[in-house]
Amino acid sequence: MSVVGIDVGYQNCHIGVARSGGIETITNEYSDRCTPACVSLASKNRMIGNAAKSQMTTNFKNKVHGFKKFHGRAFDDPFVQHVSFPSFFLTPTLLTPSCFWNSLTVRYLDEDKVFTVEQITGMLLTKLKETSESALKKPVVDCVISVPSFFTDAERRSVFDASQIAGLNCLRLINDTTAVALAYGIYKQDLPTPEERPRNVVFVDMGHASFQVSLTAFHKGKLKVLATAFDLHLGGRNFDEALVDFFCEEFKSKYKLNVRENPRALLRLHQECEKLKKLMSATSSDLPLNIECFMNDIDVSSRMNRGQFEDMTAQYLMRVETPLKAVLEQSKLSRDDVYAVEIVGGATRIPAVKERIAKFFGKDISTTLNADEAVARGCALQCAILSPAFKVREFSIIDVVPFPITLRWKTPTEDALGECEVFSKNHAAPFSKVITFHKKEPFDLEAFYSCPQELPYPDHRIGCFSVQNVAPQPDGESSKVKVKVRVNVHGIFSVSSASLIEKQKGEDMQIDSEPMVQTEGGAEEQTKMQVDQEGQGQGDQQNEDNGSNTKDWACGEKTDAAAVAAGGSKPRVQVKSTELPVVANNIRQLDRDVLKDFVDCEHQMIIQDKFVKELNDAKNAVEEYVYELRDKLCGIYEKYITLDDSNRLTLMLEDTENWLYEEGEDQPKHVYEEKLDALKTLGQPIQDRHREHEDRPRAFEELGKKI
Ligand code: ATP
Ligand code: K
Ligand code: MG
Repeated sequence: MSVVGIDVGYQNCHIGVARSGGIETITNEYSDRCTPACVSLASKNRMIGNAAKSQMTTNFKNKVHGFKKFHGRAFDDPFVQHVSFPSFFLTPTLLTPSCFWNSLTVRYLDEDKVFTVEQITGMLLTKLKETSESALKKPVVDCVISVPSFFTDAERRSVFDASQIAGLNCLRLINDTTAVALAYGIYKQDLPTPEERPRNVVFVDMGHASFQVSLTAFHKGKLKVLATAFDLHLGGRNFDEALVDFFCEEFKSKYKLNVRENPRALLRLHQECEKLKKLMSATSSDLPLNIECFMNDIDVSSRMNRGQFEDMTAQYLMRVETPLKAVLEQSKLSRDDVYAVEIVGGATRIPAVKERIAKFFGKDISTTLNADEAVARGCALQCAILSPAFKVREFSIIDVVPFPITLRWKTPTEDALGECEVFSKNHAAPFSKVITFHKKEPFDLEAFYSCPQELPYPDHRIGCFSVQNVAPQPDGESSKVKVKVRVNVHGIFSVSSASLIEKQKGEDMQIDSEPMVQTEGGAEEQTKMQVDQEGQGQGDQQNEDNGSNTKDWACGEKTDAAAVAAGGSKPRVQVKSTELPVVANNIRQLDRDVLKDFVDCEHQMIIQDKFVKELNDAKNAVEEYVYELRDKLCGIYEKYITLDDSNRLTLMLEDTENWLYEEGEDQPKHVYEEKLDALKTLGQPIQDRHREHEDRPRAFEELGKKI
């Protein structure tokens, strides 16, 4: 079994694989390590990756890119409305409100087809899966996929569903900067021992569409993310757009061209501006921008240098500092506590971005990691660690909860609502906690993000979890219900289980004087990840947690809500525990039946693509044979065929060639196969005579040797 790590970027995707020699990134059929996050739908098949990107300006109406930001968002999401309409990535006609989340309509197989973002990302993942399989020559199912650290529950669930649509088994959705931290830490031989002060490293990733920063503490064999911060809408594309804006204005006054009205020209300008931006990273001198036949048969040209570029992007450069400051503040560390600042992501190659980061920390920044591949490598490492098929150096990862999560429930005192923040900001994850309630009937727990104003997402609800089958004790008293809440290995929240705790006959029910939440560090995930776990690390976390939550609860309300055994200190009570069903409602994710349909639909599209590929291959084989035979007829085969036969065959080849461009343009596969067979019947005897002649002297030689 092979394991892969997939970095699904807004613009670029990379695949890392674990091999016995270490982690490698693999190339696609274009010998490219990077596969563009582009999907193009056509009348017979789909094109995904490079093929879709190269169609950028021709099939732009049915080409989708920049869809990463649409995960988990509904059509009426202000973000979707704001981002999509002014941009040409998804033109207004392509966006359709539908019964699903956010979906778009494209022409596919000569029909208007609606696809959700899960399906589109599913297509991309199918491509990346196939790329991995052809590079490894083995089926690929297990993978680890990266997501931005700021992704909320809905976004993570959406990406996870996409992986299922592609037939992948995603072992973990890992945060981009955490994957980078793993890629950094696992090879370091000189990390501090548990008694020593941790090594604090800041990881900075500026990609095409977002800016992420994490502060991570390393010890030998483990990393603990202390804080993450981000600017959701700062990335390379802002810098491209600044250039596009500038040249649109310039071309308007200089050439009287309204570029914004011509999507094709606008796309070309975007491509040229991105190239120019990259060139400006390498040189500070004046650079030309020339585009031939740009619009209305006009060639356009202009110039730009780094100084001008930095002036016009000052508003973006200004924003670099904010998340850097935020991680220090959140983790209560100073610049001096930072051992190194590692940068990755394509846009950190912009000199002015690098300068801002270096200036903020007052130290040189390190570029020891591969800026494009570090995330994919980290994902592959995580996948190898999680897979039983690989033996990898043990390395434990403790990540953080990016946005605090609160549970709310009804109390018997009518209108009042009970509330408890179950996960604070930067709380360790994955993590499980047990909360005890005293209830006489089934109850609902509503989960939501505590600080809507901090959330880069319009809806702060996560979902509602109904704990069922709760009844009073035989004596009419409330029953004790233990509810386990958890942020899992993917960073997804759930009320994962509930159980009814009944006192056994003759025992007194433990009455808890002080309400408290009991925590269980990471449960299964942690043990799997930390083969070497000695208990201290996680234990510390537990104590810390118990402490802070005790406080939360003490100032909360006391009535029906609940309270919990802190375990350990109190006398053991003989209890019976019965599992209770928990039903999740209003979870922001695709309906499970719809997901099943999408899995089937993707499967059908894979078959269709395969069918078209085989058809094209059969057609190409005829064409290639025609060219090859014609070449040889006036070359090496000349002596093995009479002039008459040769002329007749050449005519036939010419007919076939013409046929390929006319009625042979669009035929079923068997027609091409029959055509090829017919040609081969004529070509084969010549080839045989040629080979026989070539072989004869050799045969004599062999014979000579034997004698
Ligand atoms: P995200 O992480 O936001 O989802 P991504 O992972 O696809 O996006 P990257 O591949 O890390 O993004 O970076 C792509 C960006 O980096 C593009 O905007 C690209 O133009 C920019 N970039 C790449 N090389 C350079 C360079 N030499 N100078 C300036 N910008 C560059
Ligand atoms: K990437
Ligand atoms: Mg990225």
